[in-house]
Amino acid sequence: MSMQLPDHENTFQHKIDVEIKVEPKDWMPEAYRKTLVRQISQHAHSEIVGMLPEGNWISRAPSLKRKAILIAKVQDEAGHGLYLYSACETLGTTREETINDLHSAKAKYSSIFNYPTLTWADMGAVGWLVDGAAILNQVMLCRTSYGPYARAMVRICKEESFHQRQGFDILLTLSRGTAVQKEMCQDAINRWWWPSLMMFGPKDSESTNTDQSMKWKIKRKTNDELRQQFVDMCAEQVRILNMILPDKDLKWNATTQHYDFGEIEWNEFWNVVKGNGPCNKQRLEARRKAHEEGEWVREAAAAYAEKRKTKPQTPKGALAAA
Ligand code: FAQ
Repeated sequence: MSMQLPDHENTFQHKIDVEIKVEPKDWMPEAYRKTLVRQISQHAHSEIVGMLPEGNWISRAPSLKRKAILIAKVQDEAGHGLYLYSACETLGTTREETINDLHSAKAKYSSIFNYPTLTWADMGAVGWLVDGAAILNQVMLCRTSYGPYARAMVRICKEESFHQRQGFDILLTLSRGTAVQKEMCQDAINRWWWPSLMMFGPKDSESTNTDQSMKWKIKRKTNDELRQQFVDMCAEQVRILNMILPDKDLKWNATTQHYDFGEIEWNEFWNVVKGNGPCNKQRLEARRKAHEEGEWVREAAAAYAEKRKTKPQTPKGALAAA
């Protein structure tokens, strides 16, 4: 016997089925709201924590041009975090609650940002692989069913494709350099490849949220579909770099028309997700410290907003006319 959904849930599902976006004031099932708050806040935290591994190299970029590009990229990520925190607020959670959940380690963020950035080549590998994985995931999220999330994604994707290209460009330069530079390039690819595959989440068979999120069109592709798309893309792009992906099982499968690839170390993934990766503690410490040190900025902004509420506003154009 199939479960009968209450009328408003049927109407909601119908709206999703016919591709009408859900907007903040629309009725939505509590579980839909909860899933979105979970996913969007994790996504926002990932952008903000994701600034740390790259921020580590701003002062050591090898040229003024590389430094300017890296600063712009890290700044973009702060912006992405802010759009996403705002999208989350439209669902009725406060920014404070969301950020407290990150600082108390209650909320997750992407496993990938718990790995260290050891050499300049890591800036290339992060751009090519990590941003590359992020884009594939985010392109599908441009069509997610919740309006504010989908619209934030459109802008984020435009910026993200610049991020991926700058990473590939760093690796391409190194791959055409000295023997030591080539070695750095391969070493960074070796260290970032498997953690990048883990970014897509557990296998579909182990994924607790995928089925429902696909029905609600929050997700438009499953973890395994996106991971396969990523492998197929990178297996071709790595040839341009004259490098290899560190997987002896990687090979083209003429029957499936996809690349086969080796088994992911799922123990490592869950260990990192549970807070025991190489940099988890360091990342949370850095975020907590930044929040504490930013207290005076938040106080000043709140005091200024309060002052503007009570003080009569100067009419528009008055200053220009004076
Ligand atoms: N790390 O049932 P599923 C970026 C958790 S942005 C940690 O499959 P779901 C930009 C998952 O939360 C990167 N935890 O979950 C950038 C769930 O736990 P929960 C972030 C993970 O949500 C680049 C449990 O495992 N992108 O990189 C991970 O349906 C460079 C079961 O998993 C997004 O957040 C993981 N990798 O699918 C910035 C995109 N994977 O919450 C700076 C939006 C899974 O039930 C530098 N998010 N878990 O306790 C999504 O598309 C989805 O949330 C997935 C996971 C696909 C990540």
